[in-house]
Amino acid sequence: MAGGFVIKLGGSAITDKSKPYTVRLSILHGIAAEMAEAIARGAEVKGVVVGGGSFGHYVATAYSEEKSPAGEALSSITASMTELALAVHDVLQSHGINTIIYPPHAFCRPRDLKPNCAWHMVSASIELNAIPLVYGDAYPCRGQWCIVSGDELSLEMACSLGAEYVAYLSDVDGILDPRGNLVTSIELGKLGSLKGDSIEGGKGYDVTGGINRKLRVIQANWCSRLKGIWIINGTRLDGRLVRLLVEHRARGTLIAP
Ligand code: IP8
Repeated sequence: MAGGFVIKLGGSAITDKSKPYTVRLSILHGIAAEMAEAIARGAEVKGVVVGGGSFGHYVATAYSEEKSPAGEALSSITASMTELALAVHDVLQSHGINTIIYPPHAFCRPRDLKPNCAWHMVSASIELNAIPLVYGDAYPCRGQWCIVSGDELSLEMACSLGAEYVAYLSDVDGILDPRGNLVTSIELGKLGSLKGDSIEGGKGYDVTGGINRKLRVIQANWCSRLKGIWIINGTRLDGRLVRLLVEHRARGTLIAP
């Protein structure tokens, strides 16, 4: 069935990037409460995606700076993200939202910016009202380890599971122009002109950061059934996530064809 949202919980919103392995629990509970209210009011959440933050990005950055065996890096990065995914799962479930965790390294074979996941394995859980949860992950590639970002997973998940919108929850209000003003909407075709603008407020280590990569991800994974990508602030929840999921409007940036 078409409709609904895939929600990406950005690592800069749900973790404290100044402290390794730290979940911002009060923010995560706030997001979960708004998601639960929106679902009770009829919103459809087709999937949840978790970004790396002070788990995956921290560990991946540490391993890219030192010469450790690839197997050790892969083992540690995937474990850190499993831990974060489980923390998110637990908070969501405490608000009555049942997610089921699908580890991307086990069912995706990324090629460049396309995650190439076996989404047909995921759809059966939706029929049971268990919402699939995936996360930015590491996987073996070319005799080394590589990263698949939650950015590309969100788009491919939405396209494959029939969601019309992707919502990126960041720690800023949306795309900000070079003077710091919010860009409320932007046409997909004009994304290339945004080079000086920024999406991520959270500075510091980030192995998949940068607006240029995000723009290439959107262009590589866009599909015709998508109506838009919203970027909103997941740390300032004042009902804006409920409004977005139920009424399809919010303070933030809408990227649409
Ligand atoms: O924060 C990155 O996911 P993202 C995941 O969605 C890792 O780009 C393991 C760094």
